[in-house]
Amino acid sequence: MNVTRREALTTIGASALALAVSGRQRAASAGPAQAAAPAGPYTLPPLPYAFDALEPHIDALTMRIHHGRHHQAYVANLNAALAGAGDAGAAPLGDLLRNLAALPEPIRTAVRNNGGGHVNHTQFWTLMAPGAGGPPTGAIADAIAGAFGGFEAFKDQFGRAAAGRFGSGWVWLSDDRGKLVIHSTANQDTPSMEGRRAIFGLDVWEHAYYLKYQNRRADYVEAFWNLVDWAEVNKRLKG
Ligand code: MN3
Repeated sequence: MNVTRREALTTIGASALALAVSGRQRAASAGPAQAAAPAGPYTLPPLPYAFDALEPHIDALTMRIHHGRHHQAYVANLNAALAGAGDAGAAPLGDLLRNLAALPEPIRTAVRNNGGGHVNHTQFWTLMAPGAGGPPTGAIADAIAGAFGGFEAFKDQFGRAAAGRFGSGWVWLSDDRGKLVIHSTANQDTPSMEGRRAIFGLDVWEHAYYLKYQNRRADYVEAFWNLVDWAEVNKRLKG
C-alpha cells in the first residue's frame, strides 16, 4: 500500500499535536516534588536557518521534528546519563566518545548513542545552508579530485555507501590518518570511535527523509548535494 505524503503528514501532525498537548499538561502539573530533567551541561544548538530554508530538498516538517524532537531527545538523554556519572562524565564530549571504555558500564551505551547523536546532528545542521550546494570549491575540491578522481566519482561512492548502510546510520567523508575516506557508521556511532576525523556526514536514518522521500534514500542523498556548504567543509578540512 502506498502511503501518500498527505497521509504521512496528517499522521505525524496528529501525533506531534498530541505530544505538544501532553507536554503542556506535564508542565502545568509539574510541582516541586517532581524531579526536572537536568538542563545541562549540553543544550540543543539553534538551527542557523529557518525550518523551511532547505526546501524543497529537505522539507520544513522534517527539519522541525528532526531538530526539535530527535536531536533534542539525544541532548536530554545525554544529560540524564551524565547526571550521575560525576567526574567520569566531565571530560569534553569528544574525549568521552573516543574513549567510551573509560566510562562506567551502566552509562556507556547511553553516552555512545546520545552523545554520538548530539555530535553528529550538530555537525549536520551547520554543514548545510540554503542556496548552497553544487560542485565543491577550494581545497576540498582538490582533495576530492585527488582522493576519488573527481566530484562525480565521489558522489557515486558516497551514494553507494549510503545505500549500503542497512538500517540506521551515517555516511561520512573522514580523514583517516591523512587519507580521505568515505565510510559509514551504524546508529549514532561517530568516526572518532574508529580513530577517524569527520569532515562531514549525512544522516541516513529514515527520520531524516521519510516524510518527503519515503523509501527513496537515493533521491534524498542526491538532493543533499544541493545543500552542502563547501565553505564550511573547507573550514573542517583544515581542522
Ligand atoms: Mn537524525
